[in-house]
Amino acid sequence: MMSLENVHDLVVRGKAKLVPAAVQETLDEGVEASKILDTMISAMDVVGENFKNGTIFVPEMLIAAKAMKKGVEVLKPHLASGAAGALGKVIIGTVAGDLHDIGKNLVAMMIESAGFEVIDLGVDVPVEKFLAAYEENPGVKIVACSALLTTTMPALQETVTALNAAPWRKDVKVMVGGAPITQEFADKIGADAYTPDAASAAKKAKELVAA
Ligand code: B1M
Repeated sequence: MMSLENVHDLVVRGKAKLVPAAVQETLDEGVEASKILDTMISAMDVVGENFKNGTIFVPEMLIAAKAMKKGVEVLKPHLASGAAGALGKVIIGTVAGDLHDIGKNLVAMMIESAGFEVIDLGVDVPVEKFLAAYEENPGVKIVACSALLTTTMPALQETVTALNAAPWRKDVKVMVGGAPITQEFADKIGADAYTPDAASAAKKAKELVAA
């Protein structure tokens, strides 16, 4: 089996112990890190489809997520340029009620490698925690919020509404993203920017602070 296909297969089957070596082998063959990442993301799509079709359940989804995380650890030094946090601070988190973190972690990693210092609040982040994190950390330029479920889109809306009401709103940019989010939804809730993936999020973050 080609090593890229092997990575795909191992992530789908949640083989966390085998994924790192398979990713390393693929890198050693000269395959671009970004291509390996795309392969793992498409493996998660298969996992999602299998879940939707009822052939796997939540525990298998969780195991596949762990396998992907192990693979991302190997890729990280190849994806991130490692520039210091010269562009300022970015707060990032997945909104209240939502436990998905792979996409958010990728966005955090790419934003960090674009030259920001990232303050990662984790998953299931209540509105108050986003607000407090801004107030506790001087020099925050961007607040970035992920929502990965259609059922947590209202929590994203509540978070952005609260940020928009903060007295310091003009000093910060608000970015949103996640699989169910669209530009239209981002506009409707009053976010400054929407991007569909981690690489474009990092590019947009740089544009927002340069503007
Ligand atoms: Co869940 N889950 N899950 N899940 N899960 C999805 C999202 C789902 C699409 C699967 C499906 O049914 N096909 C579905 C959502 C359907 C919907 O929204 N209507 C779903 C469901 C239903 C659920 C539960 C409700 C299942 C249940 O309990 N019955 C439950 C909810 C728990 C909760 O959050 N409260 C649940 C639980 C879980 C696990 C915990 C088991 C696990 C997550 C583990 C973890 O993250 N540590 C899990 C997983 C693994 C998935 C799938 C299979 C993979 C998610 C993932 O990591 N994708 C997922 C199916 C899928 O995505 N295809 C699914 C890879 C990741 C790189 O993509 O997160 O989209 P993504 O991030 C992208 C972009 O969205 C973007 O950049 C990233 C890529 O570059 N992006 C941003 C993300 N944030 C951004 C922010 C930005 C900009 C871009 O700016 C700020």
